[in-house]
Amino acid sequence: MTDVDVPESHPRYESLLLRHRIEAGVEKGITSRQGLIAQGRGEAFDYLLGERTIPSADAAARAAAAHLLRADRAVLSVNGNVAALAPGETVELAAATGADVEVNLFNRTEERMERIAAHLREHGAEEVLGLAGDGRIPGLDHERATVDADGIGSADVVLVPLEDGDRAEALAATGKTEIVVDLNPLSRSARTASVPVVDNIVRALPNVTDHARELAGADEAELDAIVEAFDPEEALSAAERAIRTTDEERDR
Ligand code: PTJ
Repeated sequence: MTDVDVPESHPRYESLLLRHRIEAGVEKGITSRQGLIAQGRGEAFDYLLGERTIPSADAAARAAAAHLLRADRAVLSVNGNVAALAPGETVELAAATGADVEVNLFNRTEERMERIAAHLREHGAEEVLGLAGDGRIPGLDHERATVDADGIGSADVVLVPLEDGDRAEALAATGKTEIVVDLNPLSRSARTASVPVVDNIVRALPNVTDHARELAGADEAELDAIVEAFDPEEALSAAERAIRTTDEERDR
């Protein structure tokens, strides 16, 4: 048994563990209560995908790594769910790519902003952006538009996991390269992204980090080729096919 009382032998151990992390996030004042609902939606899609990184998501993770490495200024956006599920993984990806970390909330409160920043620091983050809130994403109403001017505001590449569709669209409209991690290939966020990674955040972030470490010595031309070869439409179609394919068909 673990501290969350889930026996490791339970067939749904991983999934139950993630639920507990989200629950603990709510208790600590990091995750919003809507985050519980978002987790349930994600879980359903993950179940249909077979709770694995499908090949097209791996290709997207590699393209994401290439984008982050060749960016002038890359930022990893962190919300209440990401902070609860993968704080250490976020910090590691930032270190592997030279990206900054910014707390950026859909339901922004100063208290939750500060708690998440402190939580990320406990997991090794040196600098956490987001608290200044002196920039805006055009086209959104007040709190939902708030970002840091020297963070997401001036970034050319932004990774936004589990993002609300409206905000994802508004951010994409600014011309930034948007990398979205979302288990739902039909979501507006996934559909507006330059790179949709249809995978669970807890698998996607370490996978992007692995690709980034492997590509650390790559030259511009190699990174450009990876970025250009990636087709977001094809990745979304492949994810949808994977969801619609039964286990029997998979084994055939
Ligand atoms: O902390 P805040 O205030 O910024 O709020 C964060 C949430 C996630 C509550 C907010 O952005 C929200 O309401 O998001 P949505 O519109 O519910 O969208 C979340 C998307 O993430 C959905 O498409 C889910 O399928 C997907 N999702 C949920 N859990 C995971 C996930 N994708 C990847 N990994 C997950 N673990």
